[in-house]
Amino acid sequence: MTDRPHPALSAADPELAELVFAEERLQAETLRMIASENYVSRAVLEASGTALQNKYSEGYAGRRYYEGQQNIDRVERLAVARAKDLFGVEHANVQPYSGSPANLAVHLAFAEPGDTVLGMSLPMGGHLTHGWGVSATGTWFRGVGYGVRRDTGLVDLDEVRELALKERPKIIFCGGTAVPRTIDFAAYAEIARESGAVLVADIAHIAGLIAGGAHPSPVPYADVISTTTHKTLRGPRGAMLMSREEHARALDRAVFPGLQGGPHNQTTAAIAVALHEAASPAFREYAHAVVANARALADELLARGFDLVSGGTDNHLILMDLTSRKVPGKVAAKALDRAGIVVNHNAVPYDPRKPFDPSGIRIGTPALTSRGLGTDRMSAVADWIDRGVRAAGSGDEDALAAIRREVAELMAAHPAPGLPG
Ligand code: DSN
Repeated sequence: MTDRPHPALSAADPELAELVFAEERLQAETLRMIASENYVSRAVLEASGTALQNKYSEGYAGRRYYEGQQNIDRVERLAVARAKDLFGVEHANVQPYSGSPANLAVHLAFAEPGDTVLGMSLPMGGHLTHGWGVSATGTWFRGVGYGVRRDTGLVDLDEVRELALKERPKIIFCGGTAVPRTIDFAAYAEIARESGAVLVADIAHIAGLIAGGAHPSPVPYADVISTTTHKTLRGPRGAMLMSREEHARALDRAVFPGLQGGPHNQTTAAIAVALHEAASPAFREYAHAVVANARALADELLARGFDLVSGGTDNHLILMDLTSRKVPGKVAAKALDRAGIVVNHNAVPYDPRKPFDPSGIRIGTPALTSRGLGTDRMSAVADWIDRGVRAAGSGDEDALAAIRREVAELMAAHPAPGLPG
């Protein structure tokens, strides 16, 4: 890595610049396996650090509350057009600040306070903003949760249907943060139709896989699609809402003025760049490689005796239940971090442990695939995780340090996209 890649920042605020350099080094040297993280391209990084951030633009292109929107309108129209093309949708709103406000906007658009919303429970793999109690979506609305079967680790669609017909929710969410298997959008759509609910597919985790053809698309089935832009889609920290034209007005009004003020124009620009990149043949290859890596890694982990929720993966994500290893998820995650492998502790379905000290870890392949690691490397990655979890159990810091050196060597051979180097 070259010295001082951010000269203005270094001169103006060396203390802060040092922290940025340290983070860039950390991201370069470690094996980043948090399933929701990635590396954006230099182009996306540059777009998100432009003077577009100086501009206020409440409203939508052609209908703003501030003047001087000649360029901003074109940026937003470009991002919207690219989203519509890439996903094949009639309407796209690129203004939500991130996934949580995007999902709250969906509630504002389709439900009144106190109305029932059905979503996957957080401990089963769902997201906080699908009606979970501690979130505004579960406080202002009445969240009802569905789960996965204890024996298969798969969503029980019969249970979803029963709950939907009993509770008559205004909104049904499918998708989540720890769902390792293909989502059956058609089945959810049938349940939503029977129960009179709006179906929202939260594709935040798998948006890039869908764009790249490595996961089925919800577009023919879901009324609304909610997504962040920074996970497998490899864009900036942001979000989008997509729908058929009939829901466009409700969604737009919910985002602005319902929930937000001025859009973050620099983020809109970076989303446009990411969508352009995601439309390329190279991105299709990337999306398929992410899934191939996750499947290969799951097989390697199973061969080493690990328990995986649902027995494996169809996408980019693997949920490991460490109960049989007698190492709590948090202890394992912290030990792996010291070994240069960055993951998060995660609840597993029917977890007997508490959410902040759960039984599992969640891992994923989007970031390591962006660095060019292929299926041939997944045996080494599984070995490191195996050795790391064992070392976590025995408190063997030397073993963790040895893994960290091996990881750093491999990472040095695979430069991280977007980072100064
Ligand atoms: N924080 C995201 C994730 O890790 O899945 C969800 O919001």
